[in-house]
Amino acid sequence: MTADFQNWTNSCQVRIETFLEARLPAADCVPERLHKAMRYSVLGGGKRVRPLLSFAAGELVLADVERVTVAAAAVELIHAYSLVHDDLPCMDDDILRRGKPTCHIEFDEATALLTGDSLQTLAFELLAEKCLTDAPEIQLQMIAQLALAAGSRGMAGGQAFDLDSVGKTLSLPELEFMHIHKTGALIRAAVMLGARCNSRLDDDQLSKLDHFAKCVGLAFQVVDDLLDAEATTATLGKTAGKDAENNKPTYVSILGVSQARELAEKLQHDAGQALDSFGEAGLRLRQVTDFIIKRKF
Ligand code: GRG
Repeated sequence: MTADFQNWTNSCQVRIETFLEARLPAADCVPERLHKAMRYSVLGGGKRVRPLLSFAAGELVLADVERVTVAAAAVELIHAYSLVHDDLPCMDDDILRRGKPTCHIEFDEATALLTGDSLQTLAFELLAEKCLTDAPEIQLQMIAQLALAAGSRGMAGGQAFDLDSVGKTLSLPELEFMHIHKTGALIRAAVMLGARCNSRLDDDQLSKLDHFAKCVGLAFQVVDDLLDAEATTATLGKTAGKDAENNKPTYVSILGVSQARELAEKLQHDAGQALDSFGEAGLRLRQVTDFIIKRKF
């Protein structure tokens, strides 16, 4: 990672943390337990990969950074909600997330359920409350795009498919279908919402960015499967080896480690190609992609 990219990453992470810290209800605001749990689940942890993608896409199209911050925060809130619910006993049943006890362990199951619900609605409150583009109809499309990405035809649908796949043998296309929805849809929304803060993009530019985002979304998941198989719980800050333990089909279980690594690199290459026509302006998105592929946690 170059010093310039490290500085940029740090400044984006500070920007998103400061914004979320200010916009999450205060811990002493009633109902205190719920607000504490919301802040616990969002602040002070996570790589903030989705906001980094929103900021990089925003930079590519010279969008206003204040507007991109709101879009990035909305996507991160949906992500945080999904982690809280995913960790519940009725889903992945995990006790460790971002190096600390999961929300339902630190608080309780009912609070964790309400925390996820409230983070999700806060995301849409943010997206709807201020002007994020110069064209109101595009802002409506952004709100619809995030709803679609998070719902039954996106992340929640992918999660349902995932729960149903435990103990089954999936083909590669079926695994891809699951991850395009479960993980890819929100990553795609992160890129597209950042870019759409500039309302003057044409259809060709939007479709190239969308193709970039689809490749990165899948690459993210392939690397996630590799890390689950190869890294330790201490490095990941979440329980390692859960996929094999739960008999879950993954890129590693279907392809093996070295072919899964090759697939991640191919997807990185395809993602980069989709940015070719943007020239130098695509540098940040390429750097964030590289960060996603080479990450160790
Ligand atoms: C509960 C509706 C619902 C959906 C859950 C995304 C998801 C669906 C579950 C998360 C479980 C999981 C480990 C998925 C694999 C990919 C993924 C989203 C990993 C976590 O994302 P990171 O690495 O996490 O960006 P940090 O903590 O860095 O933000």
